[in-house]
Amino acid sequence: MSDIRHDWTVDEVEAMLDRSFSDLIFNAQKIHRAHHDTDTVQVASLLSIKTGGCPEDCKYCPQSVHYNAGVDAHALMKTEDILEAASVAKAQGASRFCMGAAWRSPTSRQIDQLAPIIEAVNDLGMESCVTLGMLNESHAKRLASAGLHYYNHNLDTSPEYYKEIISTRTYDDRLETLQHVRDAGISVCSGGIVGMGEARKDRAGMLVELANLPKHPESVPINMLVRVEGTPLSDELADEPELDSFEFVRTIAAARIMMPESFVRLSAGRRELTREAQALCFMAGANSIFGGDKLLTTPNPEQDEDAQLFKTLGLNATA
Ligand code: SAM
Ligand code: DTB
Ligand code: SF4
Repeated sequence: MSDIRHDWTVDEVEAMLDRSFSDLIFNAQKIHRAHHDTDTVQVASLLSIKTGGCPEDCKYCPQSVHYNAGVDAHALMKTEDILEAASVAKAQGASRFCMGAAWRSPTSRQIDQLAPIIEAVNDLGMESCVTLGMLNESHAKRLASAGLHYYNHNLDTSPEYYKEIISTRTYDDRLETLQHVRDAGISVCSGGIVGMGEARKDRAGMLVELANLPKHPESVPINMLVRVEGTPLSDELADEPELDSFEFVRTIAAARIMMPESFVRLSAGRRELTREAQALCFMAGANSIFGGDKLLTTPNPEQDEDAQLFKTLGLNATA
């Protein structure tokens, strides 16, 4: 029987997450080894090309205009500055350059501004990725014709828990954009955040939504919530402990088992994880990370720390 499935149930995935840790990791490793070179980890680089002032109210996000998280807001960066950052990322070993904009959805003019930037990133010999909020059909097609490789658009959590986190758009809005991206022939990068006070059932529910898409996302970022002061979740969770890192590893393992061919990306939150916990994530099937000392607005581990970790674990970064 093929291990590529699109008929997962939440009960089944919850039961998978309930298994003993070593049993779950063993199963994830079997799948990982059958589909990937386990010594290789893809390193993607991230740049916030338009920061802050976003009209959406995602309770985790420091870039929402509704909260006061003290981010250094700026309008769309100049093309030459974006391309300079892309060249630096390439020189530092990144094989994919992801550009993030704090928009609810881009305008046609903004899409036109981005098209030549995407072409120029591709010309540098890197894969291009953007995350710009919701897309309509024609914007997705325009990005595809500029040669965009990946579009990042996260489902973030389960359909049930979504309403607790965001009120300015629906889960179906999110799914619709993913459909436009897929139909335009752009590869899909979609995952979510754990540690937002959700239950294990919600983590299972999110993974079921991702894995039951007609085609698995090529990339699945799993973010650990970065609690940024000034965001509602940082206040609401102030008296709650961080999500246990073993639970984070379990989520990665389940993502690996459910989406065998995808790149599972250990994304935000690595600074809060020990080296040992990160090693467990790689053992559980994570095979992609963000490199560089900053994510969009929050810090990421230093380049040297990552180089040392890769050396210690015998991992190679893909060029
Ligand atoms: N505005 C676009 C959107 O929401 O799709 C693109 C940028 S948005 C910042 C990209 C992703 O970053 C979100 O979908 C969310 O998963 C992640 N993110 C934002 N704030 C985060 C935080 N504090 N901790 C972890 N992940 C976060
Ligand atoms: C994703 O899933 N994680 C990245 C990327 N896609 C765009 C963003 C993480 C952002 C973490 C909070 C910040 O730095 O603002
Ligand atoms: Fe805006 Fe994206 Fe942040 Fe939500 S996650 S507030 S859509 S930038």
